[in-house]
Amino acid sequence: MSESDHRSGFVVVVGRPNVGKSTLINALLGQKVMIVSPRPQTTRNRLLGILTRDDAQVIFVDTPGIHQPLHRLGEVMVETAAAALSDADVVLWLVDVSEPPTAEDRQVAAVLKRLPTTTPLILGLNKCDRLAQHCKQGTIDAYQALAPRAEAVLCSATRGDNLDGLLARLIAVLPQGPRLYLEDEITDQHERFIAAELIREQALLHLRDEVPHAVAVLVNEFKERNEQLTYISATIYVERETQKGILVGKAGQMLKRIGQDARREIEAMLGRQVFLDLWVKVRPKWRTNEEELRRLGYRRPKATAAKGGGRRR
Ligand SMILES: Nc1nc2c(ncn2[C@@H]2O[C@H](COP(=O)(O)OP(=O)(O)OP(=O)(O)O)[C@@H](O)[C@H]2O)c(=O)[nH]1
Ligand SMILES: [Mg+2]
Repeated sequence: MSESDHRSGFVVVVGRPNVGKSTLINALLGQKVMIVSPRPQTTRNRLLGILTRDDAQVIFVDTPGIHQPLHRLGEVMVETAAAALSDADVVLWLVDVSEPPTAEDRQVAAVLKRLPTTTPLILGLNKCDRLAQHCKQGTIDAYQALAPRAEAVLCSATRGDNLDGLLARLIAVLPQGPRLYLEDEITDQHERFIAAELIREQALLHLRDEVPHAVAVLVNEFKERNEQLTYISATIYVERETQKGILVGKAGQMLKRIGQDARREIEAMLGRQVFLDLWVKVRPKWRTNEEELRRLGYRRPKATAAKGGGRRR
């Protein structure tokens, strides 16, 4: 292969919450970089997942699900997703093809109408493992009608159906160019941030209703104690005392379970033993307070957030 055949660029993955954007990126990378949960609005930041092959470097941009926000955090998340689009070389609009389009899917379609028509648009029809045969064509047509110019590709992130096919289509429409990141870089996030996310993921998996959505996690300390052991101290923030009670649980059992499961996940990421020290604090209404949001790492996106300063080569 000659150097001029090499392709590279940013594939921005957008869609409503819970359609499988983060699951798909992890599956394509063959490694868990993004947290995933059955609850909508799991992803809150723009995160990169970098796939380096001989013929291409695909920089996936994971984004928060586009939805009707109920508080400032939700607004920041939707703004973050929309802003990520301005840096796209390719846009992958992911939908859940096992269900007909929802109002949120139509909201995504409206955002995508603003894209320059020169930006390639792929419609990823995910969760095809759940697609009932009798509603197959009708549902596909309904999504296609929302983005007539998009090239539709069926896939299943969890079962692995047609992931090679989807990746081939994405690479085919990427621009020609050299690698933008070093070949061993898999994300732009630090281990410290991923550790906080892995703790939040366990909160999403163990808690119900509104409680997991009121959770934010900050790592206070991240230290390699010796060859084998990393010490991590983190604070889980919630909005109310009642939520703190649920998070801690009877005799501290809930917090203990969240801590144990998060520790296992962090150990798998680091390939080292971890001592995880968890604290819980109440920050009333942090999701509506601009200053708190900033402190917890949920910032208004800059116009060219994805590419600005991110290119290392
Ligand atoms: N059956 C099935 N489930 C899937 C598939 N892909 C993802 N899921 C599940 O869908 C749920 C949501 O997955 P996520 O990857 O967190 O979805 P997301 O689009 O990133 O969601 P937000 O971050 O909230 O915007 C999880 O329970 C996944 O296991 C798929 O192809 N088939
Ligand atoms: Mg996600």
